[in-house]
Amino acid sequence: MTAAIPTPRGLPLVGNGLQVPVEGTHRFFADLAAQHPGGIFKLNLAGRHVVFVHDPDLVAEVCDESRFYKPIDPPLAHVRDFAGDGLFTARDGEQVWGQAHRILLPAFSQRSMKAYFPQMLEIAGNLTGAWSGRSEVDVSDDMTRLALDTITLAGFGQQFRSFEQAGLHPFLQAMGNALTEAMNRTRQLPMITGLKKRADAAYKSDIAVMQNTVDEVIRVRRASGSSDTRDLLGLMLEASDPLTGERLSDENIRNQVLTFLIAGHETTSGTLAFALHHLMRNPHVLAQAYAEVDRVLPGDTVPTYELIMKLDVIPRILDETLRLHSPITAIGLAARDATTLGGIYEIPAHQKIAVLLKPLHTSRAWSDPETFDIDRWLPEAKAQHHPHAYKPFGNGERACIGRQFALTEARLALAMVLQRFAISDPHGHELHIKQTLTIKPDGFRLRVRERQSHE
Ligand code: MNH
Repeated sequence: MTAAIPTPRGLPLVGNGLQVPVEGTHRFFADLAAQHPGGIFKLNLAGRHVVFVHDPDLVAEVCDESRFYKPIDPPLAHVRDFAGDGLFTARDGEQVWGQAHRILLPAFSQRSMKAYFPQMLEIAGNLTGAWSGRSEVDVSDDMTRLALDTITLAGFGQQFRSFEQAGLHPFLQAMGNALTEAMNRTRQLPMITGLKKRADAAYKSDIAVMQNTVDEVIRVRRASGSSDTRDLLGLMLEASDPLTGERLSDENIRNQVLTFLIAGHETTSGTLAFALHHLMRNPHVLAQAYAEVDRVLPGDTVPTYELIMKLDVIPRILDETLRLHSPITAIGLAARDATTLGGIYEIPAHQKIAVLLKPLHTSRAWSDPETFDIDRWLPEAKAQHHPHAYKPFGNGERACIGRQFALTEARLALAMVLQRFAISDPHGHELHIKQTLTIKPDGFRLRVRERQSHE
């Protein structure tokens, strides 16, 4: 027995493509998911048929790597215009993916996080230093500064000093524009993209700005004459792949650095900003977090790696934040061969599938799904979770390589903010989500006041 995959009625020619609003894509897919309680539907997006799944059992099937792979289709095919064959946009089976993955994996182990801790601490200190004496802060911008400076210092040994600058780094403007254009192109018929000459020129110049930033990072490192392999850049410049014995090409290193600059900060900064948003909405959780920080990091205690690893409430706040607001909203997969899903839905070979994370993270696998409840992440509760109902870091071997890096950095930053500041939301901030390739709170401001040591 087979069944047709539900499809909302669309427009001729471009199918449902034109119905996807430029702003509010996130909301659009959440609404569609709600209209399809079976956890699967199909859209024709500017000529591309995509199957969307959010039922945890169907997601479990598409996460089987023997049946499904990560395709580089729009929007990632457009991101590949600038991230090239870097890890994030490398094609399934592309040899350089395996080489880079094997070379870089040790640099993302939990042990390496301990090695990066001093750099993470230094940048988190820049954040709290910048907030001291201020009464109101722009959370989204400052978390962006934090995450960008952390990856450049810990990963590449260089200081962007973003907290000393009024504006954001030019790299960020260029990256934001290029990601927005990549998303626009995803919604357009290719012939329309071809007609938009001015957008294309701007896109090319934004890509050049990003590549120049990266070339400069590599140039500075080479000029230093250092052959230190303790960070990402050092490993890429010096190490060879244990399997093939080959080293990464200069062009591939450039693509990896660009990939880490983008992947390494967009998502982490969004996570931290969303976490603070949820803390403002959930005062009882905020109180638990303050109690934890005052116990583990009393007074002016300088955090160490070991102390940060003792935190329990703060990591659960991050887990729950990533459930309700995954900065990456969907992961794309494709069928290796013709197959069926749920035993009834026919899927042709190479059919593109998108797993919608928010609908998955609030699916029938979760009780009281919209409630921010950090106790879901207590060990006993966690053991009961559906094994495929939570994918903020993606799936399988193409899952996020930077997960421990992001979580260590985010734990530390959140702990240091709470250790030093009383935070409040006098304007009753309403959450506006800004979407490029990822989502983050837009224009989110908070009031901060330095705490007395013995409050
Ligand atoms: Mn990250 C892949 C989420 C932080 C570097 N990351 C992914 C994927 C998700 C993801 C989801 C899989 C995407 C896909 O299937 O197409 N990443 C996150 C989140 C955070 C994050 C939610 C922060 C919180 N990521 C980071 C950090 C770095 C990083 C920090 C680097 C320092 N991520 C990557 C890279 C990949 C990736 C590189 C691609 C891995 C691969 O395919 O080999």
